[in-house]
Amino acid sequence: KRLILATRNAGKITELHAILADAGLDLDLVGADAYPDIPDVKETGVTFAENALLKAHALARATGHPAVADDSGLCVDVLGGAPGIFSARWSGTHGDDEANLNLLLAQLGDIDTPHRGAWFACAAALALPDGTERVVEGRLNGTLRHTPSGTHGFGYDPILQPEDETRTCAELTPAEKNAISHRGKAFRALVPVVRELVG
Ligand code: ITT
Repeated sequence: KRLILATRNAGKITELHAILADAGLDLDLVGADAYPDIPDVKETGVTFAENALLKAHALARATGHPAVADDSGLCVDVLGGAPGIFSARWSGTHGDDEANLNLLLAQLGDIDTPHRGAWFACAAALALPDGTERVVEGRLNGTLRHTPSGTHGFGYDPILQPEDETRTCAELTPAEKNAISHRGKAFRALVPVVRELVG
């Protein structure tokens, strides 16, 4: 049986393969890139959960297979939770991780560490072709560094230092990040639901 990973973000795809492989799902995981003719979904929701469901439904409907989707982002305390659902296009160019990160650092300026609290959020959605849907969320709390550090991961990983850690997410190994991350938590919570509804 096939399970579609409804994302075109390479960093997410790598992490989802590892997280779902660890869960031992007996499913054929197929990326959305196997369906290049399906147009990009407009993320018109106002929450991570709404956008994750929009993406999962679009791929499930178009492919006739169950689909899981991830909507995620970085929420900064002093910015009232921004960039949030706009994390991928904070600088204006969708998916330009470096520009997004640099703009955020410029906006925070020299605000000192106790005031640089932030969290990664992830909504993991499952949709079936018949319209059945489920969504769960995960979160990773931390602090934003003043300068980027580390080469692993993607997006804002080089500036987010998880609580109880001395390293940034980009300095953790992929397995260490998945063990504590918003995405790891959300998708590990979704696995029993996938087992029940898909197989
Ligand atoms: P899809 O919609 O195709 O899944 P996307 O990149 O557009 O890909 P989102 O709208 O969910 O996905 O944007 C998520 C953004 O949030 C992503 O571009 C990163 O900048 C940031 N982000 C999410 N999870 C992250 C993580 O684990 N580490 C670092 N940054 C992350």
